[in-house]
Amino acid sequence: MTIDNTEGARAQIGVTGLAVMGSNIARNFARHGHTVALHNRSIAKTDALIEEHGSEGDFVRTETIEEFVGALQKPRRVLIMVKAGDPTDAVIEELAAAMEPGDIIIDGGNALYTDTIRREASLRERGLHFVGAGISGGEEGALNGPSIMPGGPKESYAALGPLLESIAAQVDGTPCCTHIGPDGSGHFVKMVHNGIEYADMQLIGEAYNLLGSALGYDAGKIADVFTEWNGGDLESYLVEITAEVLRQNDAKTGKPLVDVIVDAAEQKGTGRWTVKSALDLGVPVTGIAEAVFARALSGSRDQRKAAVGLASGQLADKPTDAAQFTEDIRQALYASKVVAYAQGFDQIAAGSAEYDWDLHPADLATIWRGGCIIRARFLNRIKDAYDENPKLPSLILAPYFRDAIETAIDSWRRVVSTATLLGIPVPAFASSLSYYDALRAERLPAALTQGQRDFFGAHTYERVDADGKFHTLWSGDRSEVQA
Ligand code: NBP
Repeated sequence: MTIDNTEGARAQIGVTGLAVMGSNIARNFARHGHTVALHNRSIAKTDALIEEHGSEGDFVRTETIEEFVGALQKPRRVLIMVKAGDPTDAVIEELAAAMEPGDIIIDGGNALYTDTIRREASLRERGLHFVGAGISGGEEGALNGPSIMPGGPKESYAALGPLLESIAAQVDGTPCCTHIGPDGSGHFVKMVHNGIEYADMQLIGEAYNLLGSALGYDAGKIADVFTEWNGGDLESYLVEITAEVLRQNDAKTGKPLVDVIVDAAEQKGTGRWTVKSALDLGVPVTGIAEAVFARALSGSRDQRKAAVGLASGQLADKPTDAAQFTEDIRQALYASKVVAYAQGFDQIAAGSAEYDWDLHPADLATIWRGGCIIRARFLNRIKDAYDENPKLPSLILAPYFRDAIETAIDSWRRVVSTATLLGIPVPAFASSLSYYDALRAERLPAALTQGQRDFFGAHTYERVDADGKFHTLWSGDRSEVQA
């Protein structure tokens, strides 16, 4: 039922789902001078928010969906911040029944982009605008300025954009929020962002492990290395917080906290989604995939326990020049990070082509410079690279990154080979280097793969010196025929 409560309809935005993310975003809107209607399935969270933070701005307390919808100015704008999956569908259905054509429903949760495509199509049929908005930055970002990736109908952005941009992080006066593209594109881009985040964290983890295992540095000394690195090309939120985590001491034991945390990484699923989507799109996101698998391996605790003590082979001596090896690791980290971003942007290009989204990589680099978990100095370089050439075949080929990798390449090889000789796992460093070597190779062993496929399955192959498809009569006289 729609309540036409024009007099009471004074809120510019409504937020439903007032757990940590929803309440922080509602407060962020209110702190920016917007009147915010509040709603939660159970009233306790709404009351807690008003009790603790009601003085921060103008909030409208509502209990029922009808009251909530009735409190909103037209076109009504409602941000859903509930648990992704079935709860989101349930809330959308309740809202849609109470809203009118032209109103806007925004899903700010971590939805799978294919769900967003489905929801957008279904609400469009009912005359409602559905905006799937990826939001990054965690609790702190939600409160103080996240990076926001809204997809959906362009016309809804006219009514919504200024509101979202007002609460987003700002870098050099530019909000970290822009209209991404149609239907599921916002959540797709947020998913790839999270995949890159996984790769970035894994690479940092490998650097930390090398500094500890190859050079014998303790957590405090490694924290100092990361702090120093944060002053240069690697400057980023993740490198900054790495130093903070490593410097934290455990109150109970007095040891570095990191040394008493169980070494089994958990995941909520967005990295896995990124890899599944990349497999479907045929994009080799090897750095992200290694990161997802590395978390899975770390979590196989029984298997790992049983495998401790397996043969290592003859191990090499540890590096003697600690300063040089530290610099080598820094270079390897930077080069591998470029590969991870290059692969992520390849996936975005492939998704854009598959779904006809017309995504702009430079815009994404711009809105990831602040607010989000992968915010980093070098996103400015990525933006510059795509501004200069929006059709760049790979980020690695942009002059700046090409030069950076050329500077890093010897260090990168030394790190991967030394780690291997020392028996220290570096799955993401090594696979990123192999990806780079494969990309620049003039010939790949795929020619043999094609020959094998033709042998056992008559799948045909192309020739380097003629057009068309060919097949060798393997079980006959082995002559070649045109397929
Ligand atoms: P949660 O993901 O923990 O969800 C809790 C909220 O969902 C509560 O308001 C709860 O209402 C509501 N809810 C549930 Br559960 N089932 C419901 C249903 N069937 N109908 C109506 N409401 C229902 O909250 P969160 O951690 O604040 O995250 C919110 C969204 O933001 C999620 O999609 C999350 O993936 C995404 N996100 C989170 C982060 C982060 O750092 N945490 C970052 C970016 C995005 P109740 O109070 O009545 O139980």
